[in-house]
Formats: sequence, C-alpha cells, structure tokens
Amino acid sequence: MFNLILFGPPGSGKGTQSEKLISKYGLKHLSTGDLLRSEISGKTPLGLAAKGFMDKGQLVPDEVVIGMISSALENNPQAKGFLFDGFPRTKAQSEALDALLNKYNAAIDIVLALKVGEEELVSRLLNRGLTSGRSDDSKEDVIRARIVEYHNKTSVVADYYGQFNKVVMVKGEGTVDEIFESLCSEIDKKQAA
Ligand code: B4P
Repeated sequence: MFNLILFGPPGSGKGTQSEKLISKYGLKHLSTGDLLRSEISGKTPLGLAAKGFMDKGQLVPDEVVIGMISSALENNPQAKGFLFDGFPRTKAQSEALDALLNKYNAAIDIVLALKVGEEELVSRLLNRGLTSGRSDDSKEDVIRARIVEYHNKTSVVADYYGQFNKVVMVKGEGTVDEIFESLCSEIDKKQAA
C-alpha cells in the first residue's frame, strides 16, 4: 500500500491536484470535504449538522470526520493505497488516522504540503465561488475564517508528521501542470527509495 496526504490551506490546490494524482498512481481518493458535501446534498442528519460549521468556515467536529474515514477504509479493502485530501486537519485526526491505518498494517508514506500565499488563496476561492455554488466560497469573511482555522488547528498536522520526517514542502503557486510535476517527482523519489 502507498498512502499519501495532500496537505495545505484552503484553496491551495488539494482538490485540483488530487484528481490528477489518483488517475496517475491508481490511488483511492478520500476527500473529507467531498464526503461532507455529499452528506449535505443528501440532507442526512450528519450533513445537516456539518453544514452549520462549514458555512461559518469552521472545522466539523473530529469524531464526525474520523467516523467517515474509518468507514471509507473499511469499504475499500482492495485499494492499493489512499490519497487523503483535506484530512487530517487536526492533531487528533492525525493520531486517529495513524491508528486506523495501523489496523491494516499500513502507514502514511508521505505528506506533500502545498505552500501558497494568503492573498492568492483568497483570490482563488472567491473566483471558485463565482461558479461553484459553494456557500463557503462566496463570502470573503468566511474564506478568511477558514484560513484562520487552518493556522490555529490544522498547521500542527505538518509538525505532527514532521517528527517522523514524512513532510515535503512543495511550491503551490504556478500552473496546475507545473505543480503536478513537482508533486509527481516527490512521489516517484519516495516510491523508488
Ligand atoms: P475542503 O473541501 O477540503 O475545501 P478546500 O480546502 O477549500 O479546498 P481545496 O484546497 O481542495 O481547493 P483547491 O485548492 O483544489 O473543505 C471545505 C470545508 O469542509 C472546510 O472548511 C471544513 O469546514 C470542512 N472539512 C473538510 N475536511 C474536514 C476535516 N478533516 N475536519 C474538519 N472539517 C473538515 O481549489 C481552490 C481553487 O483554486 C479552485 O477554483 C481551483 O481551480 C483553483 N486552483 C487550483 N490550483 C490552482 C493554480 N495552480 N493556480 C490558480 N488557481 C488554482
């Protein structure tokens, strides 16, 4: 199994690059943002509870997203590896993920961290909000709240995996193809090691 985390602030290109990476490396894509949005569109109790947090730019409680990832791992026993996109977002989620993977004798192999300046993040998300219909992309104050939430709760995930030397920083500004090439080169190096 080869398991990777694509890490970075909101708007850093995680979703965009994940689509290309899963198709090249044959990994199963697990995006907690996509899973939550599908619960919202299905109007499930989980989705209705999550929407309140997401519309304010806040993280959804750990137990909710950890439960979703645990079921997704159970439901994909044949996967040759997973690409975690937007998860983990807190230290508790990181520890839970390691414990879940350990049950399958697996671990995170690499954390690719996309680095993008704050004003670029805001402009990308406002731009996506013009067409995505996503309520958390349409207001600048909500976007900035998501970035604050990232600094307060999520940036520690890089420190957590840093202690095991698993984090590689990648420049997240440039064209989508340039960034994709940099990510692939880090994955290829890791797989060859
Ligand atoms: P996510 O769905 O994970 O959303 P995101 O961080 O905004 O998106 P992403 O980073 O993937 O977007 P991308 O850059 O690809 O989370 C949404 C919400 O769900 C969170 O705020 C939270 O409430 C909740 N949530 C999700 N996971 C959770 C968890 N684990 N715990 C608790 N809560 C959780 O795209 C952004 C835009 O940039 C796009 O328009 C794209 O086209 C553009 N773009 C991408 N690359 C570009 C480039 N190189 N140049 C120019 N534009 C680019």
